[in-house]
Amino acid sequence: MESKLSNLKEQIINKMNDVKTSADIEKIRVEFLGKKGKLIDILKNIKNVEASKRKEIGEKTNLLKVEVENLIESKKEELKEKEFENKIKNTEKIDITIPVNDKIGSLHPITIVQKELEDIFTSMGFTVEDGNEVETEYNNFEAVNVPKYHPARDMQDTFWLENGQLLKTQTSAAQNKIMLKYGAPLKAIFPGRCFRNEALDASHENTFFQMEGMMIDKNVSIANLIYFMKTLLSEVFKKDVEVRLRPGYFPFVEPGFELDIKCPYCSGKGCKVCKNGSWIELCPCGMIHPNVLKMGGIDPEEYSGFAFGLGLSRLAMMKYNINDLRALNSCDLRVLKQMNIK
Ligand code: FA5
Repeated sequence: MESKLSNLKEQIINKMNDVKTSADIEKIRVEFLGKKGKLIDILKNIKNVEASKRKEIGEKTNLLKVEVENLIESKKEELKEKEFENKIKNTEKIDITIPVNDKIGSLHPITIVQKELEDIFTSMGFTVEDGNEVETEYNNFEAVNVPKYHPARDMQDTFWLENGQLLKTQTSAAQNKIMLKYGAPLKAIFPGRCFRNEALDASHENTFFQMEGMMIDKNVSIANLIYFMKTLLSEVFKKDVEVRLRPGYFPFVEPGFELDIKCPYCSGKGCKVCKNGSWIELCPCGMIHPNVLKMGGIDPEEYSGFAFGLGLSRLAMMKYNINDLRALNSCDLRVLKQMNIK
């Protein structure tokens, strides 16, 4: 039996040396390790081996079986590498000079609008900052003057993590960190994904984008806020846009406003975009509350500032004439194709 085993080993090694394709390897596997393979056959009939030799032969056969399995694996790897090298040498050539097919994909409409806004703001001296998606309760609420049990929290129900943190409901959650990092004077925008536990409809998603902006300096006033917003929106819609402010309540600004724009599609005559109302509500904003400045380490006696929280998803919706916000999160390529974005 021992000589039979060493004979088998020799056969296997010889056959392995002649292997040229993966089919050859498979043949060897079946011949020796298949259900009726030569090594498996020895193991199946081990009961017929003389009792005193049975253990030793069993062990040696099992060792050889493992050796063959390893040989097969390494041969497979070797072949794979050779086949790949041959492919590169003989058949497949990568021509890096072929122009990229520009129909492959496009940026998402929200990303396009975000980049456009970033360009406009950086040209006016603002920096672009990052915020987290997972935030502390302090940053999302307390640091922007919304203490526990404040009724304003009801409007921003969110998703809570087991460790007490939450998915941020507003880009305002980054205000405190940015003030503490840079101090005053300060001009920054911070776009980001927000989450709310919402009843969904054509203009409300549970996941959406906002872009926050803050300007803090000596003598900043509402006039500065109006100027920056008007410039921004005129650039976005590529025409002079009229804006108006209405009183609005947010605990982190005083006074607070809702900024509306005269419908850029019908110039205020009335259309389906503005629902015949002539004005479109676009961006809550206001003068940063002294408590928020103080928590950010800035003296409200010396500095003042404005902040705004633009609905980026809704702006993209308007710019691309999309009548249901949920289409933007649908991952349906047909939606993007219809927008004909290059
Ligand atoms: C806020 O989130 C304030 N943090 C904005 C702010 C910042 C005010 C700085 C003052 C100073 P509001 O909840 O209204 O405000 O949301 C701001 C914008 O985000 C809305 O005008 C809207 O365009 C967008 N938005 C809010 N909820 C949703 C939603 N569920 N789906 C899509 N867009 C939403």
